[in-house]
Amino acid sequence: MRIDIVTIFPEFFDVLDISLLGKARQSGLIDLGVRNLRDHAHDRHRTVDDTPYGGGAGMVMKPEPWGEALDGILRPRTDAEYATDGADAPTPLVIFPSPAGEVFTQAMARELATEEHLVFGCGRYEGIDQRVFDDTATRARVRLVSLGDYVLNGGEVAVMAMIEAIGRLIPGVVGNPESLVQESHENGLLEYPSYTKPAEWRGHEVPPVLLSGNHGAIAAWRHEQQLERTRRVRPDLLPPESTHAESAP
Ligand code: JDN
Repeated sequence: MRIDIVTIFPEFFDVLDISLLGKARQSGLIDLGVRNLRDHAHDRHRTVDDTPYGGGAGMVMKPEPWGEALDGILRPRTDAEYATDGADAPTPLVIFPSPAGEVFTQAMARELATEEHLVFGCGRYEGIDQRVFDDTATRARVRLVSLGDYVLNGGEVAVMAMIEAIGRLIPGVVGNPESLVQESHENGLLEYPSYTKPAEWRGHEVPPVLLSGNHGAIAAWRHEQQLERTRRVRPDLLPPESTHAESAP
């Protein structure tokens, strides 16, 4: 997968050199380009923001640097590329983190992990001039995406979270694909509690069923733990009617 990021803080993404995603880059599974929006501002102060039309607090990101930065990423294909890619090659998907966007979920991460080329545009200040979204939508697919119902100072941290969630779903990035299916949100429930050795620690014991060797009983206990936890802290994840303890039919 090709990933491009446009930001005024390229150093934020230095951490993508390390850990699982760093390895995925070294092995060529992820091809990452980080671009500084200010390279596309041509005044002496490399200005990327200005006051809002209509008044109001804060500053808005100017459209011209965004247009030029995205031109470099979404450049029209040459005739030769057109011939090799085929006319029906998928367009890049451009994602702008925004508190006004659709909420990012594990289902969206799975969908985005199948894309060939993702572009992330990190806004700052009060946001980006609306025409940047409108103009980008004339030559690529555009989605505004929110991590959740809280406000960050800019899109960078949201993009880091999205890249981590998406990157680990790309085949080959996580060594043991089995570890992807057992976790919170993958089956719509929260994860069951995990234990390792020692069997007793500071007076706390591991639930005996986990030491029983009875795989059916272990699976049933884990499922019950998932349901209990989900009912208690995230009833919104359960289908309606299943939020109460089961009753006899
Ligand atoms: O997802 B966020 O909370 C978010 C906040 C800002 C942003 C982009 C995303 N640009 C400016 C603030």
